[in-house]
Amino acid sequence: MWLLLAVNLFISAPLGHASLPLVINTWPFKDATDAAWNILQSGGSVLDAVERGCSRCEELQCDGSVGYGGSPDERGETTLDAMIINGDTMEVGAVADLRRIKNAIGVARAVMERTTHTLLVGESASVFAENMGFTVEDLSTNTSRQLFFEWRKGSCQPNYRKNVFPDPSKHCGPYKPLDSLTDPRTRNYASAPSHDTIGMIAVDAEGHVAAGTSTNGLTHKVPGRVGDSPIVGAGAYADSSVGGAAATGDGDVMMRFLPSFLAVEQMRGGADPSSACRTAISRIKRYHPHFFGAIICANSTGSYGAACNKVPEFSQFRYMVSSSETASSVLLSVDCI
Ligand code: SD4
Repeated sequence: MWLLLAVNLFISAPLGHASLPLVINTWPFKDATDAAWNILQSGGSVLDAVERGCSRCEELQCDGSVGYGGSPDERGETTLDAMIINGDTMEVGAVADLRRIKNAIGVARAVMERTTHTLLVGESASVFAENMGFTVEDLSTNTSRQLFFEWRKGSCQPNYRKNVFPDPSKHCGPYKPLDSLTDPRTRNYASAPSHDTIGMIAVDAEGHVAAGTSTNGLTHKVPGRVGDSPIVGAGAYADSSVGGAAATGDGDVMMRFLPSFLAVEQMRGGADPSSACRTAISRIKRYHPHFFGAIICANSTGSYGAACNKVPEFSQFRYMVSSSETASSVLLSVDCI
């Protein structure tokens, strides 16, 4: 009878308990989860799963925040950030401020596999991508053009400038620096939840871990701005001897704390994925109580969790999981702290 009870307890164990293989990603990006899961099911590697999952979101322009046609910058251009990390070898490939190429995670993987570098940026990253056979095309769409047009019409509000003139809270640029740093302006967090990077972790049946990210960053960002997503340890991190983590949210703030690295190191020290995620969020919260952000964590035995920072517009974070435990991809949520 005890044996029966034990078996039953195991079967009905709450989601989040160990089960391999596993795919977990930020936000309700189900098609991405399914694409990654199918790769694992058909014997593909965790790197293939993460690349395919994230590129699915790039194709679908998930939430307008991943891939082409979203988040036009101050000049109206969409630029992309992406990263992929191999938790077996600690190889990383990343691109930032990538122009005119839709498949940013693919280019990130090419950086990892076809150079000895880690991160390529801007125009040169696009030339590299073109040389590697990626299609060059305009990333603008009617939606991104309209967003840009409305923003210009509304005196370029909101924007990310401070300590410049003309007053950036009222006027468009071009801006010049003010003599003194007097503007106490902090980030406008209110609209933050409208931008949603895909961050994904895949763990196969043998415990190999890979993680990746893809995003078009922040709407109306200053040209050249790079977020947390392509920064190792910030946007994502993986080490197959421990697990992986991936973050989403206000990258300008989050990248200063390397939350994905911190979460993985917490798990290395014995923390379960949920508490590792909470520690990473709490660290940022100490300095930026109102920041918008969330993180997913998974260990190499298949346990997982997530955490987010509670702000008025964001009290629950939703994420996707597919594992042998869940049978198909499921949408889960966690209450923010
Ligand atoms: C960035 N972290 O570029 C990304 C945006 C994001 O949910 O994740 N939004 O700052």
